[in-house]
Amino acid sequence: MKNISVKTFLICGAAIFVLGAAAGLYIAKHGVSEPAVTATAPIVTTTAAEIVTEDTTLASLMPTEAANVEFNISKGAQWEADGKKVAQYDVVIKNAGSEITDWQAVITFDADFELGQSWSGVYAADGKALKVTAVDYNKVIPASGEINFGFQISSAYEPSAEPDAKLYSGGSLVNTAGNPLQAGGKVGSELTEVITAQPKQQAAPENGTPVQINGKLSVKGTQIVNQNGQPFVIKGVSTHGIAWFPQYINKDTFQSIRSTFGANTIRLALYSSSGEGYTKELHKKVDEGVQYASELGMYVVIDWHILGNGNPNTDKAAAESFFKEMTAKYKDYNNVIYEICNEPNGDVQWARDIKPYAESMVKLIRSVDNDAIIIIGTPTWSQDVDIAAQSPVQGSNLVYAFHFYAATHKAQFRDKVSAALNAGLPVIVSEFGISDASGNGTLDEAEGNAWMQFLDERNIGRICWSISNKNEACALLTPDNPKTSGWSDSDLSGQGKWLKNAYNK
Ligand code: IDC
Repeated sequence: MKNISVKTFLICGAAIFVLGAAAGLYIAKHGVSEPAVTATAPIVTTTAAEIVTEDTTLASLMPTEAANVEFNISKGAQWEADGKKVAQYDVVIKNAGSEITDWQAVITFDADFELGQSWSGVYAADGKALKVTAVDYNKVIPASGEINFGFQISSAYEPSAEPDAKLYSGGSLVNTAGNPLQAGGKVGSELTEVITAQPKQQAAPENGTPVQINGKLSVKGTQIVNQNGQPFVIKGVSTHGIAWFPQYINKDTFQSIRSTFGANTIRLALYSSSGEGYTKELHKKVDEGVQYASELGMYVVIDWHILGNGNPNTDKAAAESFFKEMTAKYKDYNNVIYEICNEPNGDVQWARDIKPYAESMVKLIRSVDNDAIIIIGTPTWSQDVDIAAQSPVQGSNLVYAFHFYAATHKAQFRDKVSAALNAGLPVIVSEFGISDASGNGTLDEAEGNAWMQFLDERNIGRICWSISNKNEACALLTPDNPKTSGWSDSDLSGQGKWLKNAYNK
């Protein structure tokens, strides 16, 4: 890293010119029918400013060299065609430095897409990435000059206004600035970290604990079984969102969950949208949770908690990088279970949205970890296991999520589970409560008992939501209770007391 005490020219966002996107971006010569413009993104340009600073904290966040190339990608018109969203992008690469030759631009979107019209470049779509190289007349980006190109893509999902954009010359990354990200900045270093995640070694489970006795779990028919092929019933407790209740990610808490509730499994709920507290920093909390559960000989579900983000494809890029990291670390563990999408909801369908997501995540996980159990969420907040059963994902050790909240979901929902099981689909209740579906309202203990009996008769696992002292009916502790372990009955909420009895029967 370059010595920062030297006067460093940094790209600064201080001067941002927001130009209204020209309504005339649509170019008739590309021969498409006139789009209904549903969104126009502003063109954002950054300009260089001189910053003299000794502040290595700030400096360390910035590229080591002043960028003298701007990579500006602006999303123009967007319209719908054949049920897909089509968007046009215009790219300007401005070069204030020396001549750039043999360039390649790589623009990466959040979702799969198809390339439509394109101009002033040679294009190749590769998964979510669009690779662009020169045509005859723009092979060189001259010193103090610029080149332009543009294209249209169509996708089932709204094309991002801020795709990741990188420029290479002769195969090396060029330090660029502009919209949306500086190469070598945040995204680049995150990816490096993911790739370099090393396998961890599992702590030996304490003697006489669930994992020490039962070893690696797998799926046989509709059943989760232990290392000897005997049915194993997961009885778990879920954390609340670990962004909001990190105090319960500690070994004493997990030990008390094991001893008080008789639980053999901890579920670590990582809400996966930034609007619900997701940050990459929280991966470390997941690591801590896996460590404590492993030492305590408990199974541990790593839950990519889809909720506010509804469609698991919305944050799929983050899910991929998360599970790449987690599988790299935990592929040799015998107690880790991956849950790839808590509760798909909203305008989300099994065949169109969830199944393709699941297939691609199963493939990604299996490329590293060939046998850990994977829990697949189902439509309507993980209730439609009967729909998933009509067209399951291919593969082994896959199990499908069914969630209930007993005051809302009653006998007719047990019928859905029965239908799925009858069709041969393995099911796990990776989340439940005995409150209503909001997590509040009046507890329905009788219905909760009916569910436990139903699940017991079928050896189906279950995980209760959630260990927290939040003032809500589904919290297992009394409101504002400061104790994170060593609970007596008076520390337990109504649902907490009920669960203690239900699991220890
Ligand atoms: C709830 C929490 C509540 C929080 C809310 C939104 O209990 O404190 O404000 O999420 O983040 C689910 C979800 C689970 C919900 C729970 C209760 O998986 O995240 O937790 N619930 O509403 N599905 C059905 C119910």
